[in-house]
Amino acid sequence: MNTRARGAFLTIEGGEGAGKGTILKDLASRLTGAGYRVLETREPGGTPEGLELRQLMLGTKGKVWDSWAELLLMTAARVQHVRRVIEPAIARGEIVISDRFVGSTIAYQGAGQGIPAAEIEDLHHKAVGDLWPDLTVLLDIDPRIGIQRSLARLEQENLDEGRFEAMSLDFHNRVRESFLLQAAAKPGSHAVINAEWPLADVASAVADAAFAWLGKNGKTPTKT
Ligand code: T5A
Repeated sequence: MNTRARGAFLTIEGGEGAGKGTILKDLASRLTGAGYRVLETREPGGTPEGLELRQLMLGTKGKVWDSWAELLLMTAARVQHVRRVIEPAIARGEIVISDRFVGSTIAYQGAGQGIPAAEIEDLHHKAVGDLWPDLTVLLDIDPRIGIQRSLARLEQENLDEGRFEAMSLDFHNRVRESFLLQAAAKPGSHAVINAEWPLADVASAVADAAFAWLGKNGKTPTKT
């Protein structure tokens, strides 16, 4: 009876270099260790088509996207991701953890690029229906610190994905403010964690928030 119970959809959001990728892996490993079936994913990406769009959107060479073009490409990648990866996994009872989701679109294409949040929410609804994260962990960080971390990682891994890092500090401050406003508007589905803490402290605060939400919502481990 319980085998097909709905899983859950967790997202990790935040500005550049907040530690989302690192924390996602840590949280996935803790949840798996506790007996949950976990699917790790990210945006843009998460599907082969999404990965191609990621390269189009994040590369720095000769890319000047109009804000609406950027919004539609992010949304196209999301439709693939939701239909082919996220919804099927939730239906199988898994805990899906995504590094970024529509909260990033509201922050970057909305507050950052100037598209009204209501239009983004309307497009989200039309594109993927009423799928919103059950819990969003917001890793909050001063953009000046996060961008340094992110650029160091991109250089270390020799990745040409720094188009957003190159935006102005004002842009990144608007993005940060939007994430905080989204969390304040829906406190029951958000946990805000200070991403400037040492990594071990951030990781345990995130795990505490996730386990607390799962426990409160009756999401018990499904592995046998
Ligand atoms: N975007 C995305 C939109 O504009 N709209 C959208 O709808 C979506 C979905 C995606 C870009 O696309 C934009 C936003 C982004 O610009 P991305 O790679 O997902 O790109 O995003 P980034 O934030 O650029 O990814 P980063 O990999 O740089 O950041 P993370 O994942 O937040 O950080 P992580 O884990 O890679 O850590 C970065 C470095 O910091 C260290 C890590 O070891 C690593 O070296 N670190 C810490 N160091 C000290 N203390 C801590 N607490 C630390 N946590 C991590």
